[in-house]
Amino acid sequence: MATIQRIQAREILDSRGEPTVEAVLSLSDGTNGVSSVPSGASTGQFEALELRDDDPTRYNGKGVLKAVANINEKIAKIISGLELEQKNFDQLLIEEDGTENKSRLGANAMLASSLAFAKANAQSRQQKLWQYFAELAGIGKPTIPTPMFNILNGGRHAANSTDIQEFMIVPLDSETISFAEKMRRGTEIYQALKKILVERNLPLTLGDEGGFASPLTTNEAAIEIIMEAIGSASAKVTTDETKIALDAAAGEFERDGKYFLKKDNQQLSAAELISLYEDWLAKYPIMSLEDPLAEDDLENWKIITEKLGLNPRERVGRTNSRNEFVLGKKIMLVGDDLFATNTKRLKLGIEQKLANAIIIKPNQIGTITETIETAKMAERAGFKIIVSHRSGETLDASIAHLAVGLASPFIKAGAPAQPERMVKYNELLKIEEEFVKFQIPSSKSQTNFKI
Ligand code: 2PG
Ligand code: MG
Repeated sequence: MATIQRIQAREILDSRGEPTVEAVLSLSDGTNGVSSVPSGASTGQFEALELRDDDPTRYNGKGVLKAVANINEKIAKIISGLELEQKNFDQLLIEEDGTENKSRLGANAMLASSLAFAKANAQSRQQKLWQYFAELAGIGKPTIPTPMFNILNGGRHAANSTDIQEFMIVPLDSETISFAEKMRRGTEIYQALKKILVERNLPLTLGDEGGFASPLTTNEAAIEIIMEAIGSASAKVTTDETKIALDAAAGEFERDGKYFLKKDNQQLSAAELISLYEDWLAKYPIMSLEDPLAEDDLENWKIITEKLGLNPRERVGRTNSRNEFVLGKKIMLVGDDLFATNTKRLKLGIEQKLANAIIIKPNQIGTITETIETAKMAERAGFKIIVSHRSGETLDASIAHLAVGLASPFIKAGAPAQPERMVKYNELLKIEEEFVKFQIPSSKSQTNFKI
């Protein structure tokens, strides 16, 4: 095995033009890994800390020179010259940091290092990154995830838009279809939506994740226009084959137990918000609700999961005898801010039956090892996994490999537009080709999310 020769970090800018960390790690056999880390806007209170400089004279305090220095000085010192496995590498970082929320080194400094090491190590072992992740996770059958395309952006990702943060389309099918076909369908619906917006003289402003951020009149109007786009897309796409997933990011519009939907001019109790979701479930082919409630509203998470949640291990969606989606049935209830990719939070969620699915975001926890541990814990409990990007992204495509290596049924990486989003989806197109080359049983039959 090779020893770690050098790690070097720098400050770069992300898709929102805000500073983030890039790291390059080289091994003694000449291999190296380059990583860069994303950054969220609707961050949960349980996330590991993203270290920023708080120096008002640079980037409005958002510079990351402290995190960069932590890599170049502190982390470089403890890892240089060592021959390490991913687990030991990450453990050294965790010990050096020594805090619960990674506030000393910064989760951005730690993830950039952890990921750069993963990439270098995979290269050194002549493995594809997805193979390396699969091996770390003990996954025998990596699979290609189904994409969830965020085609209408709201909340913190788009000014003056909807309260609901993300309106996603999910190309599922009664027939198993390839990732490339899912890509085509999702993209054609995105283009159909664009056409409808043009016809209505609505602006084509884009939100942070590449979806449209049009000034629609209500939250429900966003779902309506997506239904129209699905109906009018040139591809053979129907609402039987395309589902809708929402990320409410409800913590962003909750205050003192009340939920404020500004677009709808409404102030709702949790119970009223849950009935609003039920109303939408009865009308639209919604298969997943992410953060439908705030991350500390545990009591109501329990209620919504009991009411609307698919049992762990049940298939997503429900079919009648003609294999059609039955509206208003059980769905995925996805904890993002609720769990923050943290095993302690997830354990609580599993014990108290707070949700039945989880978002996996490496930068919420700070190392590859811990990210994989959380995904594995979720998998053992029968929770569905969605590997996810952040709203502020870079051209790093690692989450595509992570989703494959973890055999995650889903990935969300934004709209099928904008380079920092496309780089993840395009990577999956390439991995699907590798599956064919290596004769790995096709992605399609294994996701088991037939509707
Ligand atoms: C989310 C994410 C990604 P952010 O809430 O799921 O879509 O947004 O990165 O802003 O937290
Ligand atoms: Mg979310």
